[in-house]
Amino acid sequence: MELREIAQKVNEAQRITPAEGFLLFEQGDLGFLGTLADLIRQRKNGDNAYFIRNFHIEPTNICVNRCKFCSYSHHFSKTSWELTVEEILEKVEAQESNVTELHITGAVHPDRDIWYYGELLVKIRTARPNLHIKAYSAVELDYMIKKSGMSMKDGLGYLKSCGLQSIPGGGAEIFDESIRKEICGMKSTSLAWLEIHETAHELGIPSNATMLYGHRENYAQRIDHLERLRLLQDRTGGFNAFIPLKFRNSHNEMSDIPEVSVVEDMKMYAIARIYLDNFPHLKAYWPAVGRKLAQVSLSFGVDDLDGTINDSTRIYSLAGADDQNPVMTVSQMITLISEAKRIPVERDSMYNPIS
Ligand code: V47
Ligand code: SF4
Repeated sequence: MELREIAQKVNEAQRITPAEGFLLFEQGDLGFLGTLADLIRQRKNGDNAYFIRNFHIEPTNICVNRCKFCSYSHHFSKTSWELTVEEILEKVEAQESNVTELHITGAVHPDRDIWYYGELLVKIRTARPNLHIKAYSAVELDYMIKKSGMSMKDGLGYLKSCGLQSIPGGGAEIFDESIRKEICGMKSTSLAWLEIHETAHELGIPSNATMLYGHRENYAQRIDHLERLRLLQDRTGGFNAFIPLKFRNSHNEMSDIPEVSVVEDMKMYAIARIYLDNFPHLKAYWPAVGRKLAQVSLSFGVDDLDGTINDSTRIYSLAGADDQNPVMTVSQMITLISEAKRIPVERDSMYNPIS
């Protein structure tokens, strides 16, 4: 009976409560959840499925933190790297002119500061003025801004003046304080993550949000995470997309935890789409879930497959993802989306179609 009431609410475009979200996790089967999520996706984005021509730069994997799920930082991977500014600029200049977005994120290096990262933005902007720069997760920002002694508002304002245009969703992990302490206790707090995104939105810097799921958290903690994001979005409207990130268990301190099933993945996407009624987009990050699951997720609320990732990102290849060298050509992306009976739309960073 209650599931039917939830379906009715979704049909009438009404918001569901945390208790109803929890019930969907506990009792909703995949067909039911997929139908509801698909209805919302269709309402918000029609049959468009977006992608972007982008590339990632990970400046370093040397990290002051020691998150247990991380396969990427120098603590666990056998390699460590610190790109120089010149090496980063070389990567930027090597990109074709139709690539529209650069995503920069990496570890929290003990010796680098806001002035270094600000100047890096200025140099990239000078080299490629039309490239949208989405940079630095809230965890990196928290460290560099606190170290500078600036307020969050001034630190973000400075970075914006250097060329920062949006903020990626990393570092959110799981907001529940007890699990956060267990899996990434050294990292910025949930409160800090939320405050940074709120301040960014107030300054006109849009951002994304993520959630790391499928490890020690339970359904109530997933709903708590979604609820905190929904409340913040009600206040600011500054989030573009929500990206559920499936925990991958290779080469890290949480390898004893099995990865969740495909059914659990699709439930996660669908319930996120149903719950986050104020988020315009739900993104599947295909290097993390694999191309096949990303394609299936288009029937569970997803309308954005992130990008061509014209450069390698190591966060997931080191954690056990199928793609060891994540690059997707535009024609592969178009085929993948068209097979799922969606309309492939190349977008810019603010979801404007590029013709
Ligand atoms: O915060 C690290 C995750 C995130 C593992 O905003 C892991 O457009 C699974 O946030 N298993 C960084 N996940 C990546 C990220 C991101 C990616 C793509 C697009 C955007 C965007 C943001 O990667 C970290 C953490 O949650 N992560 N290790 C792992 N073993
Ligand atoms: Fe550092 Fe990020 Fe890895 Fe945590 S997840 S150890 S903050 S690189």
